[in-house]
Amino acid sequence: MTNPIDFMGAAGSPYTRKMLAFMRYRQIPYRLHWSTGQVPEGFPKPKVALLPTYFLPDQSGDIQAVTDSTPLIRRFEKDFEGRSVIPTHPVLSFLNDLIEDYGDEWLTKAMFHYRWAHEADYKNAGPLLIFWGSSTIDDEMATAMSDHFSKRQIDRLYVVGSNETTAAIIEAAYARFVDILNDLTKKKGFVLGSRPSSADFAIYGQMTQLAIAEPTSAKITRDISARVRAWVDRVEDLSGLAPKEDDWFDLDIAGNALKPLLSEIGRTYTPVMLANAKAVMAGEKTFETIVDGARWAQPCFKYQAKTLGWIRDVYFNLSQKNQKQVDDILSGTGCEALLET
Ligand SMILES: N[C@@H](CCC(=O)N[C@@H](CS)C(=O)NCC(=O)O)C(=O)O
Repeated sequence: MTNPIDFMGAAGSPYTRKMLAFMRYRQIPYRLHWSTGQVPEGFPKPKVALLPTYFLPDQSGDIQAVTDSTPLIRRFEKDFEGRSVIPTHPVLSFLNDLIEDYGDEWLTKAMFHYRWAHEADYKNAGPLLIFWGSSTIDDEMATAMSDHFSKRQIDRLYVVGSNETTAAIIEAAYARFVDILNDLTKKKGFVLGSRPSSADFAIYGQMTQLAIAEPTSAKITRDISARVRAWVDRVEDLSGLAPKEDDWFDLDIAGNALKPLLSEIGRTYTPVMLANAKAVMAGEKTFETIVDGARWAQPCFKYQAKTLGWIRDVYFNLSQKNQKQVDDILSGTGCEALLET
């Protein structure tokens, strides 16, 4: 590994914020390059332009552009000792994978929806996205770029499944989630106990936007829970936290504590992930399902079929005993369907 580690990201990118907070908590030395739309001089371009982009040595020591927060976190777990964000118990570790993916792949729908669906929010976000890239850009140019980018993003709302029918589902689900996170963090401070997991960082990344940047969802968050709103600021920098091995939930506590969150994941993320994966396997371009009694339709997203595959692989590689423990915890939440053969 290089020291410090170079990566490029943007303040308005939830996955950049996930990784920045992760690097701080893990006390991994880094250099963050704010993205201007191009890679910083001297660094390679990624195959797929995604933020954050890390610049990491390959086996022969050549620097490569690497993306995708979830596997990156697992790679750093191997390269840097201590302060792990992956629970030691395999069952808790499985639940962490699932909740992290819910944060990355479902909450991001709420994030994208609230950013671009309502006028007050897109008028706020458009200029921020330009100025997050550069403070010195001239006003006229900033307005033109903001208008252009906002139009492109508003036209892409359908890609994450946000439309007139689903808006109410996404918004009700977000409000329920804030309430659930309020009750959960009230117990021990984090999703899986009194130390943060990669699931906390995934949720945090989306919340840097939902709870702070977008006026409509920021107000909703604050109105439901000052605790959650404050949590987002705390998770930004957990470098001073001193985690202990027994700070993770015990398994018998985890089942009850996580029931409301897992039931929420069973209600929204689960039907969408399953219908998407099925349609991807069948070679379809779009899929439809029912979420909360309403029609959900969107283009297929191959990457989400892949993340569901990761979660299923983890489960099927657990011992019989651990699989049974997962089954007991997921029983009645709706998440069981994710693991059916
Ligand atoms: N699965 C990836 C997702 C990264 C991602 O989608 N990043 C967004 C910004 S938050 C992006 O770069 N989108 C492409 C674009 O804006 O052009 C991760 O976890 O890092």
